[in-house]
Amino acid sequence: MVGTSQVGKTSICLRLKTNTFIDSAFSTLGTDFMLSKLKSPDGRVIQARIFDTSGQERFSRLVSGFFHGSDLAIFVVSFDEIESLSELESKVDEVDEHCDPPPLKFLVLNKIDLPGALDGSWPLKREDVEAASEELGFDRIYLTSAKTGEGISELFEDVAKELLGLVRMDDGEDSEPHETTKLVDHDDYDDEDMGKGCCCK
Ligand SMILES: Nc1nc2c(ncn2[C@@H]2O[C@H](COP(=O)(O)OP(=O)(O)OP(=O)(O)O)[C@@H](O)[C@H]2O)c(=O)[nH]1
Ligand SMILES: [Mg+2]
Repeated sequence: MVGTSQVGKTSICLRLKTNTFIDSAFSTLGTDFMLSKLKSPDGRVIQARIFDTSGQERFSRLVSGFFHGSDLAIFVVSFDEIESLSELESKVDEVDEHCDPPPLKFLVLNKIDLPGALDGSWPLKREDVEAASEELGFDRIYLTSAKTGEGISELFEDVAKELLGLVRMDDGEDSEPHETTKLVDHDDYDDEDMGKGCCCK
């Protein structure tokens, strides 16, 4: 999970993990780590290591160390944090600089519950996010609200789908399973376990 401070990265993780929302003023110190079993739309399950990084500038060097080896990076911007979009390109560059090969990339526009958010009443406009998304080569934008839960399941289902694609690619006879992703036997999967675990490694 990557993005400037206060865009809602931790809140998205919390929604995934416990299906709750806490309006907390606590900023992440450095990076938090979670293991999460994610279910793809076709029912297959993958265990992901998810790193919830701090958006605070003072942790940037520390945080970038966690980008290394990531299979997928989730970039988060939000309507009430205008610099979250202006800094998106440098965040993308930073992640690519630390990952070889570069990870898959998802773009999330969070806090769609804010009144008037989708009508352009906030500093950050949806059209500007769409333009940046196209420019930076993202396939699509996930619209989410950690507060209401809207869009969160869809986001992580697609994450699971993409990560499963990576596992399949590494599944040749001579190749080892991908170091950072692991298929989980469906029988071992417990729905309550969904999301015990946020950048996916
Ligand atoms: N209305 C609304 N508020 C949200 C949402 N997501 C997060 N917030 C609030 O936004 C603030 C920041 O949320 P965090 O999840 O801590 O943000 P963060 O990106 O993890 O911030 P850092 O850890 O500092 O990088 C908190 O007050 C949250 O309650 C959302 O979807 N809607
Ligand atoms: Mg946080």
